[in-house]
Amino acid sequence: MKKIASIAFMSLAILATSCKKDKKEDNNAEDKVEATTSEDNSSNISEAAKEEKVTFKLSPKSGSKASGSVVFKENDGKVTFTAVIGGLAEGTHAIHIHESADCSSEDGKSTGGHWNPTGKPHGKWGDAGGYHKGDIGNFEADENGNGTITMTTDEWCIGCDDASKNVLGKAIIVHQGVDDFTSQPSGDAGARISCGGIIQ
Ligand SMILES: [Cu+2]
Ligand SMILES: [Zn+2]
Repeated sequence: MKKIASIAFMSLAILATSCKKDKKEDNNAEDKVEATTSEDNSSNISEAAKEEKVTFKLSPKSGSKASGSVVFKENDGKVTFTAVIGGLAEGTHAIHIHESADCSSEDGKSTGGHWNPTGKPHGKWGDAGGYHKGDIGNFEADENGNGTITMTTDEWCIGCDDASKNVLGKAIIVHQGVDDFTSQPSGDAGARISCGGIIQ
């Protein structure tokens, strides 16, 4: 009987010790969670402050029915551009950034030429021979007249102090034709059929 009692006591003691240990570990875990959470919060806040975004519509020009919407989003020093366009003729169309956000004229020419803050020849984006900062390129419209294009680059910014990178105040122009990447100064892409100013 005495033996049983002492075993029971020992078990209790072990149980109590292990409970205490668990509790201590729990406390540590809680501390850790708290520390991680507050770190996460601060990095979320600074990321949110860093992210810039501008969204706008593209309106028909030159008697076309081409319209759409565009998003520019900046994150971690990179800008992602996405355009979704409808009302196009099936096939390949050029899309560029032109130098002024003024879409007031019926032919879209009020936006000026290609945005070219670095004084380079017109070309294919990334080409060693040079290209305009507005030379986005070509995209395809399907049999229903819908097309989409996206690109990400660190050569643009949204509202930064570097005039060779800042896309604000410029325009997106969609063309009836194809950019051949060689004709100067604009790739011989034909009429300007849709226009939107890059303004917040
Ligand atoms: Cu153009
Ligand atoms: Zn160009």
